Amino acid sequence: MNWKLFFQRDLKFAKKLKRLHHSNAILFLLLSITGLLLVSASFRSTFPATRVWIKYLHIWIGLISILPVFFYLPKFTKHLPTLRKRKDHRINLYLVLSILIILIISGVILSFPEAVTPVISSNALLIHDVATWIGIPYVIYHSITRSQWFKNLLKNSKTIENEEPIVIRKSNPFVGRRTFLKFAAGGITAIISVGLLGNWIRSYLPSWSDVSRTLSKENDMKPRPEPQHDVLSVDGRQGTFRYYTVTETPTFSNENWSLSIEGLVDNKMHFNWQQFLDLKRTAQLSDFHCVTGWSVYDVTWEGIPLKELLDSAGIHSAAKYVKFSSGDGVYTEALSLEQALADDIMVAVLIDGELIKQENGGPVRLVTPKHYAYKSVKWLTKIELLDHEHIGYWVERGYDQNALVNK
Ligand SMILES: Nc1nc2c(c(=O)[nH]1)N[C@H]1C(S)=C(S)[C@@H](COP(=O)(O)O)O[C@H]1N2
Ligand SMILES: [Mo]
Repeated sequence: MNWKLFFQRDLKFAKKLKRLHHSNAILFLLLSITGLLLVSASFRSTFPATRVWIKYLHIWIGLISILPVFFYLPKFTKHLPTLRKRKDHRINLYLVLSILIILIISGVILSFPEAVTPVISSNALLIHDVATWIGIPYVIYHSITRSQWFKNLLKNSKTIENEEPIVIRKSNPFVGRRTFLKFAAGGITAIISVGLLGNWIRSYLPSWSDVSRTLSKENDMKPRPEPQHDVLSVDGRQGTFRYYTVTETPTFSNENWSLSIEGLVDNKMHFNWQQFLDLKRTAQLSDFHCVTGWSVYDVTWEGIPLKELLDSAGIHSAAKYVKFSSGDGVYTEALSLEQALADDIMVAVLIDGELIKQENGGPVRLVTPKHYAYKSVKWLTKIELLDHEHIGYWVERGYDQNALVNK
């Protein structure tokens, strides 16, 4: 990297291109690092608050990374004659430009989830993911094969090959050193990428997450609830949950689980598992949208409508907000009383006819179909009526209080 380029004026054309190339490389590196931190589950749970400014950093660097592309495009016609002579440079340029443009467009869409429908953001997320997992390995490969170190290796091998008599080369059963080196570079890139790629592909394969589920600990609730309703979709839910938690995943049993309704109500309520299962449940079919772009469609949730629970507790006239707390001891969210009384807000016990899995927020989670899933508190244990607004976990970290899904 030639840092001086950044401080020089009146550069020749070739140097200007080089400077653009350097800027692009630095920005891509920063975006890869911040982007990988954003998708890393362990980072999400260890440094949840940091994740928010990393997100803004990623968005801002992403916006700045439009600049090199923007400055390059007018230079393209002048660059073209040189490019015509170098096929590998041409292929590289077209590939990198398309990947960058795809990343920039999908990235801009993902930065404004409230402005688009969930179908658009989930496609933008898929495209952003695919372009990342093609882009990062390619850029690693590109950096290896274009590095001075690698070029020196090639140069040495060239002189060796040239010295060899033709006869020997023809009968040589092994590939030439140049080809071998390129394959080796490709191989190293592949090994680095497969580790990263694997995690991403796994998030799309339900069977894989099933394996990890049987390995992980489970809630121990007795008895298991019998479904009171049929699953409302023919094929079950479509899509896969990406399990998120900002804490360790808590484990529950009949001993440590309870649900209470407190605050501005006439009679405070407290349910143990058996008492909670004795309540009459309804079922609803709804879609589940995370604000980061992924969705699960046609989920059948069975549980108790929040409105029924609140009505039986008796809502004080001073109550304006409902606060929901998780049994993880950290996560809270809130809805206005009006939002909370909507008929699709549910305290759910079953998903597609089965007890909600521990990682999925079971035994009991809040379901908020008109709102982004950060309102859908997992491991729900406390519902509180308040006369003042409560700022929940992600709202405190910059997300919108209403979290309305744009449908
Ligand atoms: N207790 C708790 N509830 C939570 C979260 C969390 O980290 N902890 N994450 C929220 C977010 S941002 C999303 S997208 C969904 C994810 O639900 P899932 O983990 O079942 O896929 O849970 C929501 N509820
Ligand atoms: Mo989310």
